[in-house]
Amino acid sequence: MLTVAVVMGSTSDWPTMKQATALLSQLGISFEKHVISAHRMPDTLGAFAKSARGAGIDVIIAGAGGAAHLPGMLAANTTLPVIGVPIKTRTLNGVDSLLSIVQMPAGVPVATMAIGEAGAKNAALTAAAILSVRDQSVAKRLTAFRQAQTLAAQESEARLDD
Ligand code: RP5
Repeated sequence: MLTVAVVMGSTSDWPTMKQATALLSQLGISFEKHVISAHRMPDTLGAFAKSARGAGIDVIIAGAGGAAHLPGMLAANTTLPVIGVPIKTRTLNGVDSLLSIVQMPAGVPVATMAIGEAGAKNAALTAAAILSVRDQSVAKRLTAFRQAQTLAAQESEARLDD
């Protein structure tokens, strides 16, 4: 069953957003992926967001860059959790994306991540954390991920040069 929808504004966002799908796969979480541009495909955006809950989606991850209205407009059209990923842009390094996504008006939240790949990875982990509230198998895999990460950090000291 599909649980997470990973939506991006353009195929140009995919190198960043595939960091999220890779981590979802690693955690055994099923997902679907879509390109829906807020500005070029506004009707598709509305229809997708309005039907998402009924389609069995639990969480939406949305990545967009520049005038990044996709996450906010998805959130405006659904009460599902929407996690926003600001894509790093060439002109303003993604600060434009970040401010576009994070500054939502009270009443329509978007859980906004960091700019770029760290944000995409943390979006997957945040989606997993939401799903883990009701899914013990996801909770276990999330705990194992954290333990492996801690171990890798502890062992990293041994690889320092002289
Ligand atoms: C946004 O415009 C997309 O999310 C993308 O980050 C940015 C540029 O899109 P392209 O012109 O590369 O398609 O809607």
